[in-house]
Amino acid sequence: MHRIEELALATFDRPLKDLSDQEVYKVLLDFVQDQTQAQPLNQSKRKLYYISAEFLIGKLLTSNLLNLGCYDEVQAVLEANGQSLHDVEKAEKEPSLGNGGLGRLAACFLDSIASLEINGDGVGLNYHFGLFRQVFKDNQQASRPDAWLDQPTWLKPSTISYPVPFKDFTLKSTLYEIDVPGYQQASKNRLRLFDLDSVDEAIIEGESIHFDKEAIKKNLTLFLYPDDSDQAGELLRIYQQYFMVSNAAQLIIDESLAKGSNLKDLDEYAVVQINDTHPAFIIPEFIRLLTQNHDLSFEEALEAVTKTVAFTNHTILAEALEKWPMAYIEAVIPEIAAIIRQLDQVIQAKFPDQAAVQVIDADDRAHMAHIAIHFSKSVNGVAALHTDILKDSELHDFYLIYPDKFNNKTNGITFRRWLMAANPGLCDLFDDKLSNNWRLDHDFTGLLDYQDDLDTLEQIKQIKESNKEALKEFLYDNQGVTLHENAIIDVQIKRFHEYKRQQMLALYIIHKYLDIKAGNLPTSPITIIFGGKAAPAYIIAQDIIHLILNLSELIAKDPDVSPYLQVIMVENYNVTACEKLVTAADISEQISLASKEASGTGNMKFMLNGALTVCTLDGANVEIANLVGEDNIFIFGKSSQEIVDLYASGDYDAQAYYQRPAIQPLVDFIVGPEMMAIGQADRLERLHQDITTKDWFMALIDLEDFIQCKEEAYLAYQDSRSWYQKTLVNIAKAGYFSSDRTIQQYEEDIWHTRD
Ligand code: 26Q
Repeated sequence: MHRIEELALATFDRPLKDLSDQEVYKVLLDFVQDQTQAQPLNQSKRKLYYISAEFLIGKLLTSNLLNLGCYDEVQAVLEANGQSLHDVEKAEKEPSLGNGGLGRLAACFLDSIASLEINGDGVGLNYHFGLFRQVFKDNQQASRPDAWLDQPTWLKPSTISYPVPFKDFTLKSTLYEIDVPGYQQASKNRLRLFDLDSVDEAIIEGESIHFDKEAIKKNLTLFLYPDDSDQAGELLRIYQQYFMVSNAAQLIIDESLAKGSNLKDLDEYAVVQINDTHPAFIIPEFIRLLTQNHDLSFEEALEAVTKTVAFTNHTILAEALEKWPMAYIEAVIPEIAAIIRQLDQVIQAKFPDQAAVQVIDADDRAHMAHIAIHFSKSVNGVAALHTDILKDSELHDFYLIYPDKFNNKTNGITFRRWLMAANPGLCDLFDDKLSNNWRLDHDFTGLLDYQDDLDTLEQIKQIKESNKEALKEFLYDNQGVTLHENAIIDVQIKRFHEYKRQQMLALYIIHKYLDIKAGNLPTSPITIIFGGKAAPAYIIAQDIIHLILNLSELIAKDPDVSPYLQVIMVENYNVTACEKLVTAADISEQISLASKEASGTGNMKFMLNGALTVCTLDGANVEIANLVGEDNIFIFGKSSQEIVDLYASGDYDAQAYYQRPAIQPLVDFIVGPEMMAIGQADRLERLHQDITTKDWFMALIDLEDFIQCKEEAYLAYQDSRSWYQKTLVNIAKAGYFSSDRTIQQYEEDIWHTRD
């Protein structure tokens, strides 16, 4: 009898064939955990700690089976028992422990760190509900708590616990762990998530995401904070961050001591990569612990910490940089506030005339990025363009002080999830065409030999079509929407933010709607799909979702237009939906205002899976364009330098663009009779007002260019042979974006765990 069949009997007292999908999921969870339990941990003198407020891990069953090398075997055992692994995969709930790109990046990195046998753990928080679940009501986003701990999970409780001292009380943590097996590796790492036993889910009000913000003991790890972007956030965010980093620092000190560190040499035993500034309080917290509990002087502690910590920046939006009023920090963690004031003294003494690099500003706010830059050994951006902008403008003053600290690490994605798990059809093609070990070396360039081979191009087309079928099933099961047959599938999936310019694609849809109404019918039907959440406090982003949902309804109900154009907004977009969408897409929308998207990682997922990119030269799009060449990508819009200059001069005039004859009717449609008949006047009017008067992220500046670019892309789709040739080149060149390459670079340039 197979171990899985034994486990079924032992757990449920019934044979595997009689179990529900939910029960089989539990059996496979135990089966996988028995195996990872037996794996030894990676070992090395210096260990990496990747600290992040977010780990958007997605479902883990498939990727664990893949990494352990038993996917096919398990599938066969299930099949022999009349069970379907595909259905069991659906039964697993997805934990939403991240907002978007930054959280998903952390999850891809954990997979690559383990797969490269680097000794490195993730450290974060165990949110009971994660980010809110998005539902649509009256064509608007509503938010609900998203439970994931109400079914068996990958978490294992540990005996590790630390006291975390806040101003008026001390809380004791509990550490939970998720094993992270590497691909085809004997040893493993862990994701270590701290939690608080006293958290009380009963304080959530009804089916909302509202709860008593004052009851810290009951709410600390209840929810993940949405990315409010331009909202400073509340005290609770400081409580959460400090709880995370105090636990992390105590864990790191304990593990380093156990390996023989005297803590002055902490950097020989630990390297701490902080994922944006959310964990930046770890710098003063280390100083507190080393000076109070371990007899280091302030100067010794400061030096040890600075040599141990490395900082990754993920944004250049000034309004998204964390700046905490000192009064807040004093109210929550006064000892940390005192240390931050000491750090401020150090910088004032060193750089007395440079207001721009101070730790505490004239309004008595602590700049977390400034702390992270001064008191770390490395500062990296996440794509070549992003790092250049940091050096040349946003962080220029710091770059002049610390030129050697700055470095680039272009993001990547794990090919285990985004290729091997998500697109088995494409893997079969690779097995057929490539003679190298592509699963490990991620070199697909051998495909280029088949650019003119009609059979290969036809195979790529077939793979895409079967992925479209899978997407159709997914959309129907999840929200009862029927995807059009034979449509070109054009996808924009990412958090809703004005700089990402979903509103510009909505204006394109209006253009296409009016064009079809005027009798200009597209040759192939077009389906435009959006997915993404908007932070509940981000009103304009909610208004943009409302506009899209209204357009979707208007078009679906219009028999003149619906055969040619379909607009779908995926409800509760998450990692699982992403896996279905990137593999089925023909067109990848990467249309941020140039200079604003640090990197993007969805762009890489689409490229790898054979979608062509419509984009501005922003973030990692620049590197994609360089790799595939201008014939194999659709580029439009103003350059990053032009936009940086425009912000500097303040010369952008939304009104002037609005008044252009090609633009005004599209923008006015937002408040025209068709939309007003369906939607909420206040939302539509506010959005119209914003776009015509402010348009801070300049949707109108690139709109005409965008429309023309999209028409070219749709036209190119009509020539099937040349389209799939372009697709082939994109797939063949995607190897660069493996997160294994990214992690190898972090290891060689920053972490040095193997030295
Ligand atoms: C800050 C303060 C208070 C509350 C929330 C936040 C907060 C939370 C999450 C601020 C930012 C985030 C997330 C940022 C993020 O996902 N950035 C993305 O990181 C990706 C990985 O590097 C890049 O590819 C994207 O370009 C970048 O937008």
